[in-house]
Amino acid sequence: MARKALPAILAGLLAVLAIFASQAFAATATITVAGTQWGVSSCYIGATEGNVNFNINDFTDLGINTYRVYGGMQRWEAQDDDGSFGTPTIADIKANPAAINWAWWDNVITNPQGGSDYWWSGDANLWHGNARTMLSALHNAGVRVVMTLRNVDNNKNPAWAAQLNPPNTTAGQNEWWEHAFATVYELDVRNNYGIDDWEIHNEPDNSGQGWGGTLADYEAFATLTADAIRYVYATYLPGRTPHIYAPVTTGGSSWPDSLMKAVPSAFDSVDVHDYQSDITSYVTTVHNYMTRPCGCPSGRRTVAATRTHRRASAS
Ligand SMILES: [Ca+2]
Repeated sequence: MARKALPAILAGLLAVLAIFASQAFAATATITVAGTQWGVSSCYIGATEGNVNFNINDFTDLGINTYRVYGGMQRWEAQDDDGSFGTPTIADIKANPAAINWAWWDNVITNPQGGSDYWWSGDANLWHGNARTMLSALHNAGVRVVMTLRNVDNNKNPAWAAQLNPPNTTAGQNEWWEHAFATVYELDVRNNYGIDDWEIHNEPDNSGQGWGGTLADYEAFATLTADAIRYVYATYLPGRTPHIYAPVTTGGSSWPDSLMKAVPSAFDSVDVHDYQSDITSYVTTVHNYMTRPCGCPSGRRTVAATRTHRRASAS
């Protein structure tokens, strides 16, 4: 699918990730725009995994050109990939990426448990196929994947990752840095799925979605995650730039404000959820966070974009 860029998007709709699920859609919809331009935005119509099915024809038929995928330890590192907590270290991996058990990673995206890359959702009646099939189909169709990286999911899985939730020990930090590095390296270096959008956890301000730390812990987590992602790009993907999305918080959250002040260089895309029928108020609030003077050393904001999304099915 060709990606279409619009020269300007009016206030009120920077990007809305549409609902991708089997539920019925309204036959008509009303979109209201205001007359004040906020900036220039690319135009995407997106979807979040509903964990029920996968058919690339759904994307092409609906014109969906971005897709949010729930990567993370629950899906691709359900057990510590080398069976030893705390290794390999960050230094080990930087010295030689062969320190990582790539046989694990190659296998997990090829032969998922029960034949389904959604096995971890606990429902056996889900799409049967592996990550390779899904990610290659999306890449070939020109669908831009936003990959979520999380240590623990909404079902508190995987159990072994509880000791790095948050990763506040050296061993835990090694494990998380390794996981973030390995995900990017496996998908973009060992393979070529063309993923450049990385999201740091899901609703960390909502304990029901798995994050076990505080806001300050998340800010450290975001910094650590960004370091691993950017290391892969700087070392193995010359000419490519990752986009890092944070804090992926619930509607009305104050975390974006704090994050932009505390760790402005850890991410370049403000990512918020907004489930209101009228998203104007909170999107305006977040946009105001982004346009105020930030006090960054360079005097410029590091934040490039915001987005909202609404989902029909939580995951
Ligand atoms: Ca390990």
